[in-house]
Amino acid sequence: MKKALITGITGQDGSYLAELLLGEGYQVHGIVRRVALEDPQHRMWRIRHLLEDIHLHSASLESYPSLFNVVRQVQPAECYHLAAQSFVSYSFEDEFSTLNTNINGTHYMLSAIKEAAPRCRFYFAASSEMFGKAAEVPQNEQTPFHPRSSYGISKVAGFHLTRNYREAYGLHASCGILYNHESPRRGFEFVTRKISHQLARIKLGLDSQLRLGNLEAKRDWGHAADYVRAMWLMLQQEQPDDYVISTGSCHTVREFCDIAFSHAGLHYEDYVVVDERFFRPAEVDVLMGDCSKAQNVMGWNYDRSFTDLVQEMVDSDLRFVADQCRAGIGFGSQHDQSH
Ligand code: G4F
Repeated sequence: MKKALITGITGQDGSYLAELLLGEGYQVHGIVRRVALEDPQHRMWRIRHLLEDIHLHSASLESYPSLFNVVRQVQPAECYHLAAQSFVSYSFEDEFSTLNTNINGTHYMLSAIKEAAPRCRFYFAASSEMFGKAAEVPQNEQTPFHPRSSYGISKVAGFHLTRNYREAYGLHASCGILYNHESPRRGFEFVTRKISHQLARIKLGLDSQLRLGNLEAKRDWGHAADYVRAMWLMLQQEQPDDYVISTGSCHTVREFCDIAFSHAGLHYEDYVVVDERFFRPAEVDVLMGDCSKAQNVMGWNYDRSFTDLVQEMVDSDLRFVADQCRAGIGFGSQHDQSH
């Protein structure tokens, strides 16, 4: 049975990827932090339904020996490195930990694979944030990088590290340049989930406002369940390479609000308050990807509509908040809108 190792298995992408790999017949291993093992209720909600079927190992992105030991013990055929400090806003608050965790974590994983499992195929979760103040729209694999945050810088470094391990040591190492991808499992700090969750609280009478930053930012939003398939496809290719994964269209945060609130029978203008605290020191105004290479080389396609994605998230959060209310935990501040 083929073994796969996922860092960041407790996150949105990790959970969808684990499902996909189990469905493909893999033995799935995941790296989690010790705190997650100690608090599965709060930190493993996305993979609770998989816990019987997967193998979890405690290790930290900050500790090379801990990662090396897991790689040596598991001997994976494929490794998906998804773990990172992935919230762009937070990277302005703490550049140092973002750079340390993201760059060193990637470097440690690559080195551990090279030393302990050199035939393992490696996937690095790069990001459209690497394009930042993009020189062209849409962006493709040739577009120059101009990151606008330490998060973006850390991903550029990870991208170059991955490519260098491919070229210098012959590792089958690929980078997925993924654009924003969302789902009902998205973290509450990201704008889409912040909107769908707070809107559900408003609809159910628990709150009256949604405080947001830049409503004019444009993003190319896809569904995470489809994007993890692209990760898997990259490691099934004979040659390692780098691919843009995107929908090819973009929308503003304002449009997301409009569709979300309308779906719940509300008008976003009545509830959304623009709050300076949520603007970033350096914003990425527009990201939109050209995924022709992924389509032509790997046969990856995306055919969901933006509206369906928004509505799925809203419906899910309406159920989630209603369930919380029934359980008597909906009345406290589940989301203090501090992100
Ligand atoms: O949802 P966001 O926080 O995602 P962002 O910064 O685009 O990054 C996400 O996608 C990247 C891929 O391109 C990943 F690499 C990264 O890890 C992450 O998954 O913000 C989206 C946009 C931004 O322009 C932001 O300024 O929404 C704008 N925004 C407006 N008001 C807000 C808010 N973002 C957040 N999080 N909270 C707000 O209140």
